[in-house]
Amino acid sequence: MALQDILVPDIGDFDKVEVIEILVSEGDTIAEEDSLITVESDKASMEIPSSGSGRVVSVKVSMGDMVSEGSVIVSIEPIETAPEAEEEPVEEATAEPEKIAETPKVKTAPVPETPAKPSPVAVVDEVSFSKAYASPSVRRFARELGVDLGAVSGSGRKNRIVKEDVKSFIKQAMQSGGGKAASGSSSLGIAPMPEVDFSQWGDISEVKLSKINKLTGEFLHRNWVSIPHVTQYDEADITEMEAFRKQMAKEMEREGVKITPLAFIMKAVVASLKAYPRFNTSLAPSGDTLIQKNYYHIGVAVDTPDGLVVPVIRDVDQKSLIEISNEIRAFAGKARDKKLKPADMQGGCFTISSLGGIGGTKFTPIINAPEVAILGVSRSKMQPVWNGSEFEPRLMVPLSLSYDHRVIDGAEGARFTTHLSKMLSDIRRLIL
Ligand code: CAO
Repeated sequence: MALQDILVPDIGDFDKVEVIEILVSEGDTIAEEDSLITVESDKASMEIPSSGSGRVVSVKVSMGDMVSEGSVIVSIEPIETAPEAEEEPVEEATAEPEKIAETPKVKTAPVPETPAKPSPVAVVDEVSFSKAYASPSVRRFARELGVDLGAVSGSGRKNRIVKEDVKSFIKQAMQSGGGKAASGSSSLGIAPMPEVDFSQWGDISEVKLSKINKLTGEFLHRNWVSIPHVTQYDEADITEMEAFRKQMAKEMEREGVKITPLAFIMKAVVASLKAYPRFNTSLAPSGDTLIQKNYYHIGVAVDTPDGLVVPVIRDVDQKSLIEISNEIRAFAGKARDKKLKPADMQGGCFTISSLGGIGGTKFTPIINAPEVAILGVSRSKMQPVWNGSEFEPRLMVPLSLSYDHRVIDGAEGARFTTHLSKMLSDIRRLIL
């Protein structure tokens, strides 16, 4: 059949306008009035519709071309329309509601007997799909991949959905485990660990993992692979803080009270959460909003012979250093005696993992989801610090803040640790 050229129609006063978007490709089937290209003058942009229907054999324009009335846009092979009487009866239009499927009435694709498999990306809402602003080729592309166009945001002119938007939508869905949710999950396509017989190289024995080990392992693994972690390292000068704590310790010894450095760190963390509230949020399961918490419950990682547990100290902002120290001690005791209740470990906003009593210089703590950040504290050390004219011995504590990069930007991470460090270096600020 003879090819038909589709030309730029009379577009009013416009002469020589630039092609800024090509909405069809070779092989596409187009219907009359389907948009073919978008052109832009210095006054406006407009889409040029097709004056015919058929299969696109070649696209005659390129991006940036200047076109006027009569310029050829595409060559199409018209599709012969069969007489109405010869049409095969179609019981119900169960699929392909978009325009492109309605127009050529020659051969109707057989309707599948079994319902289509649900898409791995999202369940398609046909109404929003048909209303989505996209070209026929993008519609077909989305249809082939099972993408619900109604859920895709358009980055083209006038928010038109382009092929790249569909691709990014799929990429995002795959990264978050197949759905739109931001919670993340499995299906990462990671090869399983090989099973290895270590006895071939020497004597071995098996050690059973505790229930806590197994649960913590699963939880940490999920958080590590599904949350984009960034760890910001910093240090704080705690010379004055430790001098004060030791002085208080002497005074309080008689009453059996011991203030731990962790209590000061908790107070400083709360002050930093108040200054940078984004650290006191959780991502909503939809991935579209953050849930801001206006309370300050802080989890403390406690090392027990059976594994790691994280009791939560509530309303740290409303408690004194002595109250906090007593609670840490009580919880650590309960944890080691296996007396913690599930409720004792729920509702945390932010976690602190202190290895300061043990050693180490810095480490990367894993975020305790659904929280969005965690602070690792390592062992403080006397260090020579330049004060502008000489080196002074100062007690410096290393801080390692891991945060969820979907929620917190790097600059905010650095601001948080800088603030925290300032609070710890001058504890008078904690009472402001
Ligand atoms: N630098 C130097 N010394 C520190 C310190 C620091 N950052 N933090 C605490 N210390 C000192 C304490 O002052 C104490 O010394 P004194 O008895 O002379 O005063 C000593 O270390 C022991 O402290 P502690 O660890 O018993 O008490 P704490 O309040 O600091 O911590 C708790 C309590 C429950 C956090 C801790 O016992 C614990 O379990 N830590 C391990 C947490 C963990 O495993 N995290 C890893 C999670 S990721 O796998």
